[in-house]
Amino acid sequence: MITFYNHLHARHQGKVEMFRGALVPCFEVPARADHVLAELQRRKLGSVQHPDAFDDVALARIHSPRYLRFLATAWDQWLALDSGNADKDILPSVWPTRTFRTDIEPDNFSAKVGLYSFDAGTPFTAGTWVAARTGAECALSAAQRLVQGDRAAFALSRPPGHHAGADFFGGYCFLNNAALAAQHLCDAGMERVAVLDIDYHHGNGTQAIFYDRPDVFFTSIHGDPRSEYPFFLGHADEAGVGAGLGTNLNLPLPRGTGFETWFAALEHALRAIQRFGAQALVVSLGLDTFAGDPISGFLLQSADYLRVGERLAAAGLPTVLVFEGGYAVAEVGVNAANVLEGFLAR
Ligand code: OKP
Ligand code: ZN
Repeated sequence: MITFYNHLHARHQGKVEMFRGALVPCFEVPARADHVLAELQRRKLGSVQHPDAFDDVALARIHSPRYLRFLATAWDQWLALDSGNADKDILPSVWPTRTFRTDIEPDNFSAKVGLYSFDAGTPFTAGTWVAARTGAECALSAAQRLVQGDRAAFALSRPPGHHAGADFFGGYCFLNNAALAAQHLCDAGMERVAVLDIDYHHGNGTQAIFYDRPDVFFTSIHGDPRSEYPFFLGHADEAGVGAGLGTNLNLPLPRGTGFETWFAALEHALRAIQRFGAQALVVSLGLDTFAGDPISGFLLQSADYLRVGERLAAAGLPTVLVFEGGYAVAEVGVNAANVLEGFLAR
């Protein structure tokens, strides 16, 4: 399968994130994508290309105009505050929670950053916009391959995307790559598209984007939000709303869940996708379900990812794989490549 590789991913390189009252080194590092690329090339799992160019109209199918304007200008606004800011990352520190207004964009820069974000773990750096935008182009290019008749394509990019909403960043995510891919498939004429999120963390952004949509089915297997990030969405009773009622399926599992139980949930999710009648599948491919992941709690082993790939392929749908999380840096390449190898073996 073809891989669209974000050759500019390393331009996004956060220094620190807020964790338990301290600024700690970022987990979401450039080496993650480097290891995946190296392993794909070592095993010859298909050609690797730079993404095609897409204009802002494609991004605006998912993201709000004022949010996109903010992302595109945030770094310049940050430098305008103080030229000494060049060697510091932007980190949010104030948010409009319940009872506050979000319809008025404040003039104050810190307030703007808070309006468009939901955590203090997601630094915005000098190269964040170009990296995120090029990553979105990887997802759109991969989706376009399906439109042209390819069976599968892989968007290999960072920063990840599934926590980003229509108008907010957080959870290391800025543009929702999986949602952009799914929307591109809809816009190309597909009437029913499924997004399957197998990252350890619930894809709150993707869910929210499609929550009222009858044409996009979202299903996710993830750590129970009562104890796991992103905490405030991802419960089993979230089924969609309005015309989208019945097109959202969350399968939260407790921290400590091993492969057998996890795989049964995958089976459940794929059967629901089949019942929905999806014509194409977008997979938010997080590898942070791995037992060795430093910030997650499932117990999958490297060999299990071969079976994951095989099972995804057995769904028989044109499939876009979108790289999301996976923070066991030394193993993430092998684990991602195992999914592709398993998929290609079917
Ligand atoms: C992004 B993705 C770690 C706290 C967790 C946010 C996790 C975002 C995961 N000290 N911070 O879904 O892999
Ligand atoms: Zn994750």
